[in-house]
Amino acid sequence: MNKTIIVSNRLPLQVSINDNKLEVTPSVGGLATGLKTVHKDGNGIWIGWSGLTSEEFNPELEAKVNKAVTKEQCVAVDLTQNDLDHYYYGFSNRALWPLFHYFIEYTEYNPESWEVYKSVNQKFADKVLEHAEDGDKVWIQDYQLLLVPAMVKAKKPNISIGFFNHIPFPSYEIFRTFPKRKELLEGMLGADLIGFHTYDYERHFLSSVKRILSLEVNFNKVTYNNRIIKVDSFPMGIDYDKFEQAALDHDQMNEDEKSEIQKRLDQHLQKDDGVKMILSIDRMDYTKGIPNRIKAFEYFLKKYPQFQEKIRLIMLAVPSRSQVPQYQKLKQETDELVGRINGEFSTVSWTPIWYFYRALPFENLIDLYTSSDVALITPVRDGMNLVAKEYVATRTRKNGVLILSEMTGASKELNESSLINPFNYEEIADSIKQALEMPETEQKQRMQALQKRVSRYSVKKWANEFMNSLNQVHKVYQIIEAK
Ligand code: GDG
Repeated sequence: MNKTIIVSNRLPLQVSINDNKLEVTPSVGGLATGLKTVHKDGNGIWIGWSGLTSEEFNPELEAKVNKAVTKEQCVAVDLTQNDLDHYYYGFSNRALWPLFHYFIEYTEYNPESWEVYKSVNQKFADKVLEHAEDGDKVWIQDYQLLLVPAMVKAKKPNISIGFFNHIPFPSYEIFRTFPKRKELLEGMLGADLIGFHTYDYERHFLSSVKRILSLEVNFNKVTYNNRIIKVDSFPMGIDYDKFEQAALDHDQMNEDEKSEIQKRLDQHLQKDDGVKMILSIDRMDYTKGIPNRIKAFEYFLKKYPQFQEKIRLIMLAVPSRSQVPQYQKLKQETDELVGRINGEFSTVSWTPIWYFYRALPFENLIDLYTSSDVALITPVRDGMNLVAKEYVATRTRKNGVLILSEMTGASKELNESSLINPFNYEEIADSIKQALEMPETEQKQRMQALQKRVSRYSVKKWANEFMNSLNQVHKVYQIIEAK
């Protein structure tokens, strides 16, 4: 029986060693949920890094990890600390991430990191080749593994390969600046189906293929090495039922069941003094527009002083890639901005910004989503942005307003939100005012339309649509083979 192999940088497992004891727990993230049916179907496997480097292993531990991982239908790729430094922190996050998010000035090309990126991609490809047989399907995820499709195709042409890019694909004028532009495109074109979140990313990719590789592009098909490659958009969704159910359960909670955060929110927000809450949640990343958001909020407080003491921005920023200097700089800038604004506007009974620099458990995330009147999501670039969709799914009373940057992939689907340009503080400030004053009936009309769309295009639907499309490509492939 043919099988499907999923490949991603990380396995959908949390592997940790506590007091010399090994703990392996399945992840509950969106991608793991969406791909669960594909992964666990028949003898499917998932290939990725376990989260522990070779240096952290001894032979006994390695055998234990492999056993635990195999039980979950997973296969671990071994990475050394040096691999991780150059392939992940180096090439993926200091070159590809900024390049694909239009931060050319942050894009560092380091030849040593490029060599390690290639060798680590080869390690992933070798694991695929070890397990894949003719007729199998392979689905490779994201920008850390751009070269894997071609590496697999070169050795086993009879395997159908899908590739999905979770981040934007930049316009040709940006992409052309990168020294290894040709190699990256050729790596991706090893796939038979290439997916992006939006039509725009698809268009940018095709334009780069046409202009950099001088290949023939017919609508969304590329002809390359006597193969036809399909390029399409598949907007990723969330596990809608999980978020909706969590919010419904949250509504039923009595005082004793509430978290400390929820009790504090109740105390400080709607109940006592009628303060409304504006929420933002993101990884601490320069693509998420965090300083823009804070400055726009400051501008709002100055332009509309009648809202001082009446609203609060709750900002959850989850630590991320803190070894990379640009992320350290962003953290410092954020700390300073929050400090300055709180210093300038606070009164004895009111602090305008509550800022949490940490990850919170899922239950607290639901506390924040369900307690907020407005979600303020302002990335300067974002492949999709699942937080916007999660906010929508948790609005059980159908109220609440979503203010969303037009630079996110999600904005292409969420037309009923208040779309803003994250560089236009005036527009953001006016949208905040409009959101705070929006009549309940209008909030509900918009939210219902959003909920309908977000619930329909769930993460499971996304995974199924991609796999169906890969199956189609696979069939066409088999017919050509037979001829
Ligand atoms: C990349 C692309 C694309 C956040 N804080 C906590 C927490 N989260 C969860 C959210 C959400 C996820 O993290 C963040 O997803 P996003 O899509 O917003 O952003 P990225 O991490 O940048 O993801 C992005 C995505 O890939 C999928 O293709 O949409 O554009 O950049 O699910 O809920 N979860 C918990 N505690 C937190 O403190 N438990």
